[in-house]
Amino acid sequence: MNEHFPDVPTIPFEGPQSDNPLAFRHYNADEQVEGLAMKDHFRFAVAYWHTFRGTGQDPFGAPTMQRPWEAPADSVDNAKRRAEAAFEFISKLGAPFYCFHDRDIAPEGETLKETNANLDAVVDTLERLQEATGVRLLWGTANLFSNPRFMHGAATSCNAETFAYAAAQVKKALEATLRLGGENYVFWGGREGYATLLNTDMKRELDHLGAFFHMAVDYAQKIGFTGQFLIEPKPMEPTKHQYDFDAAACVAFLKTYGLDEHFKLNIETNHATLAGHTMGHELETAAMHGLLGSIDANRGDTLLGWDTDQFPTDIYLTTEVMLIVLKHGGLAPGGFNFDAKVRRESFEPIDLFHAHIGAMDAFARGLKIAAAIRADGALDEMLTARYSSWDSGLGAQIESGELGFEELERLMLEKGEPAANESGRQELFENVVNRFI
Ligand code: XUL
Ligand code: CO
Repeated sequence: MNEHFPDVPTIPFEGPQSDNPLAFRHYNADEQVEGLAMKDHFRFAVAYWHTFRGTGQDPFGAPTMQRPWEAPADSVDNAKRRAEAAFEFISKLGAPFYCFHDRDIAPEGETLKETNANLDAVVDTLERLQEATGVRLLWGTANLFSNPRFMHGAATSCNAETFAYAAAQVKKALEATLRLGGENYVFWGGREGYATLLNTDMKRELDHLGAFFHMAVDYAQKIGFTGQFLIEPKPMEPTKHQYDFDAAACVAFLKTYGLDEHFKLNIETNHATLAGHTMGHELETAAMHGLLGSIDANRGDTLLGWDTDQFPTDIYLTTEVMLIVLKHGGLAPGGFNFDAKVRRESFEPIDLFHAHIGAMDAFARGLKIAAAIRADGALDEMLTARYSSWDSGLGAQIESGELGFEELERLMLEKGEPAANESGRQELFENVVNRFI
């Protein structure tokens, strides 16, 4: 496989001193960190939609990307050639996984029947390429947002036949994911939301969404798909009010509809920031409910208010993410999917390598830094000390449920004032992290 990126070798690990732009300086797949190989900590995936379907088109300008393998008009043959290019790229990069939407990998036909046949034909090719390269499918999903039929939503549409079409589409996408050995299946609620309550029955729409997910769980059980289901929170874009606003809203939704046994969350950095949160906040919220499933790794731009889907290069961010992921015991069967696109101005195929190499290295550094912080232990000791009033005496009695308002009132009437507060030492906590960066 050396047809589409003939000038690029398999990307080697050369170490931090290397100035070779086509080498890893930190990501060393088999290097052990906390007893696990880096490749198993991350389970990196390439996002088919951005990397192989992104054109560089924006609301103000035409496509810019040079993709020599693309024919002027899409077809099943073109989709198969694109898949060859994709697998050459992913293998040379050394990412173990990829992710797709059904409509990324194969073109829509005139009818659902024709569309399904197109999908089957390309899935045959993907199956062969997976076998030839060893690249695996981290997750599949259905695109329930691009086609105009989904303008009012898919599972939350006011049009019952649109709901039925979405169900048929997810059924087929689940079958394709099962056939390709996908380890997860994702739902991002692209147009599951609304613009105005004047024309929206919110409760009815959410009931439909809950029912839709139960149908997916039932069908997965029927066909023997044992992968992990994931919901991906996002607060806005394309709709004004997205139902899956953030991790907290998704947790509440899953629990309300009795779905929390079957689903976890796929947390995306730029979605967290659009919701007014940090990535750390969203990861911790999901994890503390036992619902952290997978990560869509990217970043936004603090000066731009939309979903810029940039490749992550910020070492503070990757350190924060890895501290939380390590604390909660890792992500498998989830992984780190680069839901990120090269800038419109970075239009050459080689830019796809620069983007992914930089992001994998940024996460590898974050992992090494986080492991060093954990091995040192000072940060953890400071955190434990901050809560020490809860470890014995009064705090322990409150936590164990022995005391109520009356006992606590009696105690405070006696004491008059609680013990003096200690400094929060935020600056010192930040300095300890910086010691390792
Ligand atoms: C959209 C987004 C999607 C999902 C998959 O913002 O993140 O690409 O990850 O549908
Ligand atoms: Co995403």
